[in-house]
Amino acid sequence: MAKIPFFLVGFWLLSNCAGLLEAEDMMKYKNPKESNDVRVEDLLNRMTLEEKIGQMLQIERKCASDNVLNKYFIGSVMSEGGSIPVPKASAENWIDMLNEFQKDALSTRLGIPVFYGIDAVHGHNTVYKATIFPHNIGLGATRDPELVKRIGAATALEVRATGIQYAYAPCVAVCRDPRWGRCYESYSEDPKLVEAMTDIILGLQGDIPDNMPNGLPFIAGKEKVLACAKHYVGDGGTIDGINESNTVIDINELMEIHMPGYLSSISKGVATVMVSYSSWNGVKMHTHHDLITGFLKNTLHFQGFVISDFEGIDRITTPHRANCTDSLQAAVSSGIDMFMVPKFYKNFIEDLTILVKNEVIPMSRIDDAVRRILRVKFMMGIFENPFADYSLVNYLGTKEHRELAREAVRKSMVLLKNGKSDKKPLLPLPKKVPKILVAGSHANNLGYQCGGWTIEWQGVSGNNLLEGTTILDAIKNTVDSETIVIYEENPDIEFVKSNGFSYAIVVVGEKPYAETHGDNMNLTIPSPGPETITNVCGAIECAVVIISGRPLVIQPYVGLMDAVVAGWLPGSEGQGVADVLFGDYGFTGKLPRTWFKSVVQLPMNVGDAHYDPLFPFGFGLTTEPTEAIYSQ
Ligand SMILES: *[C@@H]1O[C@H](CO)[C@@H](O)[C@H](O)[C@H]1NC(C)=O
Ligand SMILES: *[C@@H]1O[C@H](CO)[C@@H](O)[C@H](O)[C@H]1NC(C)=O
Ligand SMILES: CC(=O)N[C@H]1CO[C@H](CO)[C@@H](O)[C@@H]1O
Repeated sequence: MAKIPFFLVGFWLLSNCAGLLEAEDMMKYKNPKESNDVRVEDLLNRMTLEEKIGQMLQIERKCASDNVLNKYFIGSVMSEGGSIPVPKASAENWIDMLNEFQKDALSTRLGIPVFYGIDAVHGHNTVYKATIFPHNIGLGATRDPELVKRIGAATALEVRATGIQYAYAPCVAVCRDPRWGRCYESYSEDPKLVEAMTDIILGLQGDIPDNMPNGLPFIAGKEKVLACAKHYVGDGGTIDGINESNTVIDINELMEIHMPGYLSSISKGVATVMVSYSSWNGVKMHTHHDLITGFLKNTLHFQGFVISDFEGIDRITTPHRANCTDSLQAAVSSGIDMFMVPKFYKNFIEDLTILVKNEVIPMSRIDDAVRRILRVKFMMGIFENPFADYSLVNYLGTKEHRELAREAVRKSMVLLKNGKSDKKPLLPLPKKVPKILVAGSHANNLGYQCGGWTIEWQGVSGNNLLEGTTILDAIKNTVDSETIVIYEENPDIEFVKSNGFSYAIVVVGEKPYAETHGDNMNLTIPSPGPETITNVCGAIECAVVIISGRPLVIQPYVGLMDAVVAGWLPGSEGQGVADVLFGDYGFTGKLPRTWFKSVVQLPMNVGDAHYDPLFPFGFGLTTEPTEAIYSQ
């Protein structure tokens, strides 16, 4: 045993105990016994302007190495769409990366921890082996908020499995025009349905305590994540559904259609609200003081933080980044608290520092922003538990979560047609027949059935980057072992006629897209989908499943098809599609959107004076499970 002079030990004990006593007494923000309000004010009072401005930044992971978090006192880190630490990163890879960031943040003078944000919008969709749930439009078709809450809880566990604490979900957009490339991120054109679906927040963040004052952010511990109601406000109402453009409506319509989702999100304790790229009557939402500070904070008493969208400040001008300082001033003054500035954080710091020093932006505005960010950080317990461990890694893509996704898939299927007028219903399909045909670009493609915001921002094609069950495999799993299943992606009519198929299942639809890339003014089924439908349904009995983020033009083919199913973007668990096609479960889904006849009718929403849809909002045929039919 090494000999240490006694007086040194004594000195060490004395000085450190004194230090500890002083620290306990002085550093209230470090004491979990103090109330969050006391901790927030104590910490805020210790912070320099530099430290406060850093707290207001959320930067991209690729820019966050080399002690950047320490040097600039950064408040948060994020992944842009598809940004991952290594290809096919494991939960452990994610956690190791996050903990490096956390070490860097904790080594600052005040040791304020960072949290990490990601677009987990239909499950933990960027992460390899995660369960991919149906996109929101499909969840809207289930009409089942309790199911959606369970999906929120499962998503929270999968996100936490990778150490991440913040999901940019739910999107509470009320899409009023399906030509918008984000329409699938919207639960419905009906604000009431969107409101009901905000129960997902209770799954993501946890059930709020009784008597919690309205407006306080809430998150219930280590298995939950911060949620984010987005995109405030009116994102789904832009002219012609054009991305990031202008929503031209009066205040009553704004409040009746686009605002209710925020009221219910706030009442469910949502911790954050993200601002929309779009404008309301020509004013960019990223500069809208009346709606952000005036309405959201002052009228609704929202106490969480308001976050910008990705490079939201840059997009205030066209061309982007044309007037950086003006845009920054307008955005901070409007009441946005945290800024997604993935790359150019140094400019942000320089410009905002000058604006505050010159008293263009008052310190009270900076304090409001930082107070809100710190409030959320204390609420989530990250000061006490800054590091992620591996204890939740096995939640990623569990069997239970895949079963839950499968349940959601089958409840989201909407049966639009079942049998031609002169024939009996085609569905449920018989499992035991000699031979069936499966056709279409979307039958054997996991990437396509998941849609955008899956692995990559714009989604992927094929079966290699995802784990799950294709619709083709689901069909093979479900039919009788003696039934031969032939898959031909785009067969010609002779092939269809000459092979003795009992019937065909055609799976066609849209290729994955996100945001701008999904804006589409014609909404036709992309080629060769129409050809596949015509060749197959022109020759034999067929059931067509449409995989799409919105209603498409199908009127020209409806007469030809024996059965039509709106399958939306079901995600990784294709088995849910086969569950209803073959009658293991009945169809129960209802249209969350109006199915138009032709694009010239758009926008056309339920309740409109001139309402002439192909299938109205709420439409959906039902079937009985096969056992019920047999037992009759
Ligand atoms: C930039 O700001 C100046 C002065 O405020 C203004 O005249 C100009 O139109 C702005 N440019 C853009 C692209 O918004
Ligand atoms: C429909 O619009 C999309 C997106 O702009 C385009 O790629 C496609 O070629 C158009 N299809 C037709 C048939 O015009
Ligand atoms: C603001 C913005 O990004 N607008 C984009 C919308 O989409 C079109 C084309 O789809 C782009 O050209 C715009 O830049």
